[in-house]
Amino acid sequence: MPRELASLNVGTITIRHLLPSSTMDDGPLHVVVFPWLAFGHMLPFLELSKSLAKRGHRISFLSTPRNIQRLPKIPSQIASRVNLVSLPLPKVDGLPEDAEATTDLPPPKVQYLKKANDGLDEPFTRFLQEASPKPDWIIHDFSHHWIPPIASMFEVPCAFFSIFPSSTLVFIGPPSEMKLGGQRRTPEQFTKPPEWISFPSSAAFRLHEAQVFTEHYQNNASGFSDFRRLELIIQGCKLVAVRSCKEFESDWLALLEELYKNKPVVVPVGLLPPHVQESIEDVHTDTTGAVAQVFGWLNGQTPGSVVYVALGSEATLSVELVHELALGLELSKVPFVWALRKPAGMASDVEILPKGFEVRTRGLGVVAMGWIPQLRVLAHPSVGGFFTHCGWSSTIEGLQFGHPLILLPIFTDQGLIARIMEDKKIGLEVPRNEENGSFGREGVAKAIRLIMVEEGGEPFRCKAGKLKEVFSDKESQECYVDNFVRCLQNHRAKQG
Ligand SMILES: *[C@@H]1O[C@H](CO)[C@@H](O)[C@H](O)[C@H]1NC(C)=O
Ligand SMILES: CC(=O)N[C@H]1CO[C@H](CO)[C@@H](O)[C@@H]1O
Repeated sequence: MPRELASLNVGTITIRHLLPSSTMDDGPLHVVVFPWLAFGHMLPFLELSKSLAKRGHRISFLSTPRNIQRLPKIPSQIASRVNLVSLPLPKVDGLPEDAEATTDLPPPKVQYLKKANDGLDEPFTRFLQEASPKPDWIIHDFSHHWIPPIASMFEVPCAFFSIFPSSTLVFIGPPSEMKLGGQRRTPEQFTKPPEWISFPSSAAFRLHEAQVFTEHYQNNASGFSDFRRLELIIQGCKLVAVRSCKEFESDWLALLEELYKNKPVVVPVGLLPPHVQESIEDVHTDTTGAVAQVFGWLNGQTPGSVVYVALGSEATLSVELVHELALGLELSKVPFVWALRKPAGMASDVEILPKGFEVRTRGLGVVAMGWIPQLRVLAHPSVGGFFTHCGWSSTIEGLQFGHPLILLPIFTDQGLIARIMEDKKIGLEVPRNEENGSFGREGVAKAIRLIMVEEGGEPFRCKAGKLKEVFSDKESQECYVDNFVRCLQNHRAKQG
């Protein structure tokens, strides 16, 4: 029975496996990869692309000109197989000149980027028409709801790559729940786990998070809510490739399969832990010497003593809360490296740090304004904990080095990830006001001290240390990519 789905029992969960077909062509695939216009999406899509290219497959990585220019360098051994393709971004009222990624915009303007993104359908169609060899697969993001219908005109199958863990997709639920007209209508209803989660879990939002999360169900300038996009994607694609593995998420992966009822098929692609070696090649010019200063300082610290603080490239806190965070760090007396960026759209005369902070904490820690190589900092022996916004990519990077986490989720699914990390005793959340999300310096200092130095934090340090075996196990993570490639090969597009 060629090209049929069969269930294969592997370990504790059932993973769906595509049986090899006798007519299978094992030649290299041509895979088109098209992420949402956000670096938090483009970078994991690029990791997946590099993984496929290392196996000899050809990649056409699609984005817009300024985004392509800002991508990290592709390692030279595989660069010839990764074709970076710039599609021109249409102009849209409300979208500032030169803004091509979410990082270029304050959050309220992102809706205009979604609208402009929808205008990429035409250049995308032209690309498919002209692509040679004809692509075998298109791997795309939640945002490109127009890809499956265009791809089907060319008879090319589509896979949705979820940079979110399967727990997030489970919480969102089956396509029938991807609108507020489903079972949940109000933010309050997102503050408890949905009924389809069949095992004990704290996966739910706090009220202040739920208020922000439910915006994903609302129409915006583009006329499509984020979850309407996701609904169309789930209905239109053949595979859902999730950045996950059964060693960490077996229960969630099994539940996601059940929710989607094999339409589409769920395939974990592994955690795709990035390689420190490659990130070293990816040198931004250290024009101010700030990066050298951070590493010089880190080299002089006691092993495992430093907390690395980074809230991602897009997460934004109000200036008041950044100040509380700063004062909490100071109060904790724990050595720190803080990667701090002034968010897009913040007035230039706003003081992002509290008065006198840098003088008072001289010697205790360093604040790096601008870009710093996160992976290399996390890999440094002096670092012993990670204060994070719980984006899935950052969480993976932290656990790859066995760091226990201090959790300060900010938006999208970060609250859910924080709850799950706390359930698993890998991290501790900074206590926040349920209604408005505010927090105080004392709470920050207490959470940092517990995770970094106090005896009560030992179970967290121990559990996170053990998870390093899973998150940094290149061999088993590579097996997931191999399995994914087999799925792609078994269902590649017919040529000619
Ligand atoms: C949040 O609520 C708390 C308690 O009601 C209040 O003290 C605090 O000022 C509020 N913070 C913001 C930013 O509204
Ligand atoms: C999910 C999303 O992007 N929602 C935005 C829709 O537009 C309003 C402004 O009109 C923003 O406040 C929301 O964040």
